[in-house]
Amino acid sequence: MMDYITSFLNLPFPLLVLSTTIFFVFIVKLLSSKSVKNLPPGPPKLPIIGNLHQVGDKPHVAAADFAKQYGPLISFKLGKQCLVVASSTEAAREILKTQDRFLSSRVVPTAFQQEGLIPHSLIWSDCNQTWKTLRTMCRTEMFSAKALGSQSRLREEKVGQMLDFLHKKQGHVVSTEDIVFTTLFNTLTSIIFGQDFLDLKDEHGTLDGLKESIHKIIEYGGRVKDFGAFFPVLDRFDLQGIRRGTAKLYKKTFVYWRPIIEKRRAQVNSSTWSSDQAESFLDRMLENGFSNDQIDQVVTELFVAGTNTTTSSVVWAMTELVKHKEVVSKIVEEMEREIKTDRITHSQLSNLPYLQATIKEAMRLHPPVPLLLPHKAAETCEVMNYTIPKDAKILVNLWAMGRDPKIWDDPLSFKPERFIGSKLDYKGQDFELLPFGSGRRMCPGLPSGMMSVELVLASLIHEFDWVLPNGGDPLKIDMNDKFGIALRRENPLKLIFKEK
Ligand code: HEM
Ligand SMILES: *[C@@H]1O[C@H](CO)[C@@H](O)[C@H](O)[C@H]1NC(C)=O
Ligand SMILES: *[C@@H]1O[C@H](CO)[C@@H](O)[C@H](O)[C@H]1NC(C)=O
Ligand SMILES: *[C@@H]1O[C@H](CO)[C@@H](O)[C@H](O)[C@H]1NC(C)=O
Ligand SMILES: CC(=O)N[C@H]1CO[C@H](CO)[C@@H](O)[C@@H]1O
Repeated sequence: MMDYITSFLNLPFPLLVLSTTIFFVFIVKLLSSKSVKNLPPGPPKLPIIGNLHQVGDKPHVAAADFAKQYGPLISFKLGKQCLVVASSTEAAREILKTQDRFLSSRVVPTAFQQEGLIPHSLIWSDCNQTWKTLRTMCRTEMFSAKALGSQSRLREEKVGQMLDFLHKKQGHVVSTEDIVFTTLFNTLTSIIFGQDFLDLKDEHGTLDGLKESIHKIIEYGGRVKDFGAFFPVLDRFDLQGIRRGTAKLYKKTFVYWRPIIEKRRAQVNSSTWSSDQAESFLDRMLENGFSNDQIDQVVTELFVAGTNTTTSSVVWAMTELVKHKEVVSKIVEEMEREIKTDRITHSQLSNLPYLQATIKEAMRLHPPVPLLLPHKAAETCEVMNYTIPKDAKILVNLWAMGRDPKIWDDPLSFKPERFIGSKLDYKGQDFELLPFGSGRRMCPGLPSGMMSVELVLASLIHEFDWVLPNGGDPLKIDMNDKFGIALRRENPLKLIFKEK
């Protein structure tokens, strides 16, 4: 070491001056960059990598720990990317309401940067005309009261098929993720294309690989370690193969619906077509002159955003119910009072307030999308008196907020009662509970997603007792989670369904 310094000092004088100056400029810049920019506080940042070494594979937990130390609005540096994370009611309100206009662009994960397709994106577009048109179309054709009404028969039918399947599977161990995912996926493909794509009997979806492809796309899209995003100079090389991998999966996936599109396109294009013949969301897209690329992109996005999230809501709620027999008893009591039919239908769900409170409580502790989807600052702006620089990536840590004793009494206990007689809801008005976000980027699929969650859960409780395999102890059921676009259970929830 001494040798090194001596030889360093032996440099010719001009070089010594130069290198010392560069060194000090570097240090001064490093120390001053924070105070000059007035960024939100956060852990010290190393040169070049910033805080990359501190991002594990559970960013929601890491960010929650840093928030305890540095406050409700914190900043990180991931390579060149500036990341801001909010984790209090007030910080969430400022981001999603007060400054919504400036903070509603998107950071596009490498996986979804697919040339030719990304210009047709609903989820990843900035709030521009493309985004507006697609959102309006989804709202009217898919999520409006009228659209939902005509979907309810379909949804009841798909849930009915799941229940029939489980009645036949009595005494066998089943993976609830697989069954619920298949059911919800088929519901969505029926709404979009008018047909099922998966088969409950093929539990793991191994026969045709469609389920696997969708899961893998979701996995690529939810990668925490996305180096192209951290170091723009590396981006175009796609060193981790994320963009290429996703492109291959996309191609494989599109093959499944291409023939359906072609057939319908010819029909919609024919001179005898009139708009009241439209049966599916596809027909509506075709009537609006959508190209194949446009359809592929929107459909894939609806699958990615709508299936894993809804499945994970159901499965987390089920996990808590397996652990909390007393909650199940109260739901059953409520059903005995309110439900007089064999099968539950949509119209009965509003008579089950305790079930609804249970779902809210499960979403509080296990928000299916724990950090929202990444927002981006379109312009530099102020949040809680700190500066959010243009292009910063912005997340809201719903997971941390759901477990914050400043927001909730006894936050780690599962108590649906806390929502009984409370007006608190998840519709984006109450910033304590935001499983669907709030503001202009709020989830447009909320009504459809919640209807599925409620119907699936209510039906499974109504028709079956759930038992852990091998006499497993419900109190010891593992609660480990795995981060991704949707926060899911690390291990599948395996149950035996016994007829009541
Ligand atoms: C329980 C189920 C669901 C949950 C918890 C959920 C949650 C979310 C969240 C947190 C966001 C991001 C909000 C933000 O970035 O600020 C989002 C966006 C989105 N969700 Fe959902 N979602 C669910 C179901 C669905 C369903 C069923 C669909 C469609 C079939 C859907 C379609 C979308 C779309 C298209 C976006 C992007 C909106 C935009 O960027 O403007 N979601 N969702
Ligand atoms: C909207 O934004 C996306 C990317 O953010 C872009 O690809 C698309 O072309 C834009 N659409 C319009 C109409 O500007
Ligand atoms: C639809 O109709 C237009 C004109 O009527 C025609 O140019 C086009 O090729 C048709 N497309 C398909 C897929 O049939
Ligand atoms: C921001 O600064 C203003 C004026 O300096 C002050 O009144 C306000 O309380 C501050 N807000 C926060 C969240 O610290
Ligand atoms: C609940 C659920 O369906 N989870 C799936 C979501 O997607 C991942 C892939 O990232 C699957 O492995 C999960 O099983």
